Amino acid sequence: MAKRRLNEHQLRRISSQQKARGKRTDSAERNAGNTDESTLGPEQEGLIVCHYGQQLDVESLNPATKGQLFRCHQRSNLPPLVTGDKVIWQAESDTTGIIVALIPRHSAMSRPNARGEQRSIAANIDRVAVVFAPVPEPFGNLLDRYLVAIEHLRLKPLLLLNKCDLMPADDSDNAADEAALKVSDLLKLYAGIGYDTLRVSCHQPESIDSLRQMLSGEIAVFVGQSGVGKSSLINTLRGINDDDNAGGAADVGGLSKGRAIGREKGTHTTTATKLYHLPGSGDLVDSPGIREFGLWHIEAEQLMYGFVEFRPYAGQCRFRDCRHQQEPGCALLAAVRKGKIHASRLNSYHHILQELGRG
Ligand SMILES: Nc1nc2c(ncn2[C@@H]2O[C@H](COP(=O)(O)OP(=O)(O)OP(=O)(O)O)[C@@H](O)[C@H]2O)c(=O)[nH]1
Ligand SMILES: [Mg+2]
Ligand SMILES: [Zn+2]
Repeated sequence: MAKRRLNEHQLRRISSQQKARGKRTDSAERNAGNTDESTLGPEQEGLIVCHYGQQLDVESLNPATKGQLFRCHQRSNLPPLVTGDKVIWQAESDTTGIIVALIPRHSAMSRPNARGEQRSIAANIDRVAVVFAPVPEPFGNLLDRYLVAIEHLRLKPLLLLNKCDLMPADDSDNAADEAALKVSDLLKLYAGIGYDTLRVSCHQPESIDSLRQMLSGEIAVFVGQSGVGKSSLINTLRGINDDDNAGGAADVGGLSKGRAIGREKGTHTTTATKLYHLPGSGDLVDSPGIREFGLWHIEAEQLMYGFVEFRPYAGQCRFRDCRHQQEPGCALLAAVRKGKIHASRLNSYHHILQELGRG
């Protein structure tokens, strides 16, 4: 999807529609002397690879300048643009440009701002990798909470168990490390439901190769609790060292070193949402906003949809208002008894429902 290209006709149509809509604001901008139309280059496709505040870095997708970065501002008629957006833009100089149209998104991750309005944090994401590890131990029903949110955004999840170097090679005959056993059971549980799962370690290159393969051709984001190794994985996937400041390494250990990004010295990684190209194919988007991504827009009524293996039982209980607790004729409880649904997932559903205020 990320690789979907638009033909010339589609590009022109998107651009002219959005231009027409923005005509009034455009002329206001011109009057204010913000843009000199005559010096702008031709319209071309680009990809936003970094946004922080008003600042947008567009990577050219035009064969002549492919891969070059242009610091851009956007026409004021456009919605707030974010990393991952495909856009139509025009060069103003060798290093700057103006974005004139947004190519429709196929997905958007958002979160509420201080006033409760949904704000986009990244666009055109295909895959959300939920990272967990034997240490720190996964807490509560965090993984299920992520999965519910991912299902609602209709994105593809991946359950990614990191730090496998800390786990016994064969857990079946080694009960010494309880936490390790617990995480591998979790991985089996999700694999059984039908989710993509993978065991990796930043210290085992072959495991990183299979991760790279799984992410090829996609735009992915990593979520998961602090310390599970998201930044380490991103650096390892990109083939750079954790302390490679010049290479733009993601901060490992949760400490922002306040390093420079691109041309803007002193801009902290903590506020930027950035897209990294992986060697081979595939892209990763990383930002603090995404890491905090949660169940903001989910209504209690929609919660069951987020538990994929519950869906066949929706509406199958004897009572329409069944709470799936101990009611006779409850289809979910029957499915648990038959081993079709894992009891821990139904527990998780009840916990989350309670947190949403309906339990
Ligand atoms: N043993 C082992 N340690 C790892 C692995 N991956 C990461 N770590 C270590 O785990 C710690 C936390 O890693 P980070 O990459 O900073 O974790 P994070 O998920 O980005 O954490 P936040 O940025 O706080 O959300 C660091 O000390 C890493 O060196 C791994 O595969 N094996
Ligand atoms: Mg990190
Ligand atoms: Zn029921």
